[in-house]
Amino acid sequence: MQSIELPGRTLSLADPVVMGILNVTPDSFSDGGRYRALDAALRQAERMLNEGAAIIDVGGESTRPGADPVPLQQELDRVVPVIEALASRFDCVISIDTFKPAVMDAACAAGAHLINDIQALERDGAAQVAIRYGAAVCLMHMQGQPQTMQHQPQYSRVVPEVAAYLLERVAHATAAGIDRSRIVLDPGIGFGKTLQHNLELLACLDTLIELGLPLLIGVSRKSMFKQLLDLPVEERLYASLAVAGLSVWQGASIIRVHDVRPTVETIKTAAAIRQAREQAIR
Ligand code: YH5
Repeated sequence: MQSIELPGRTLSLADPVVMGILNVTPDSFSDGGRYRALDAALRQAERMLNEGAAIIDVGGESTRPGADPVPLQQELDRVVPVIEALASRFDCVISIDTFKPAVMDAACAAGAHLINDIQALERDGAAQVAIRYGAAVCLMHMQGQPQTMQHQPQYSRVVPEVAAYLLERVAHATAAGIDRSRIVLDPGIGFGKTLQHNLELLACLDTLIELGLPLLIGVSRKSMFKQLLDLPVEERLYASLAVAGLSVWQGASIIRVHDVRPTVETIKTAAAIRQAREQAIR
């Protein structure tokens, strides 16, 4: 049975769980001053927890394709107060969405349990931060860098290439001393991938699940639905739910989303059918 070891607790993945996205970028909680931004972030987190999120993923830098980088101090100023407040008010698992070791360090000191790194601990010192705090890590595949990754994504065969990269990053993490019980994998949907690459990965999650570690999938509202359905960002919920259900059906453990309640309902249904299948074929 799957689970992840976190500092001071174990998160069961016997049933799949939702990771709620908490963006603390200025465009998400517009300029009403520091306190109002913190207050709005906490209210959004509370709502996601009430709707059934098991994990809150705090991010202070937009990693959308083409987004501008954020200076270190600004990212710290955004995420640290939010994590401190979440840790003191709620008994939830807190994740930090960053690729910067200094942000990982401050976030873990403030109470984060999981390091969600789109660069899969490639930066110097990143693995050491995870070890120092006993934090869990999510290792994600990305081709290129956020500013340019969507220019010319190229693979000879995307599924085996992503699997090989993730396996190499697991080897790096375990060699540094991170136990396998603290590692989650993610194919990085939309990170240096065409629509066809994304669809192939989402169709072949079993290949990634064979790596033997819990799988996280993040597709909520992403541009692949613009390409597939020509829908604006605020109309991509139903398509996002379809992918959440299909991912859980294939065995994914964590679904990272903006819309928590509909996703919880979708994945509970998909997981129940999956469990019924296990009974039926036994
Ligand atoms: C992910 O897949 N994604 S940030 C563009 C959009 C909508 C959403 C409107 N962090 C992932 O959510 N961490 C991000 O178009 C992530 N896996 C993990 N582990 C990008 C994002 C988004 C981008």
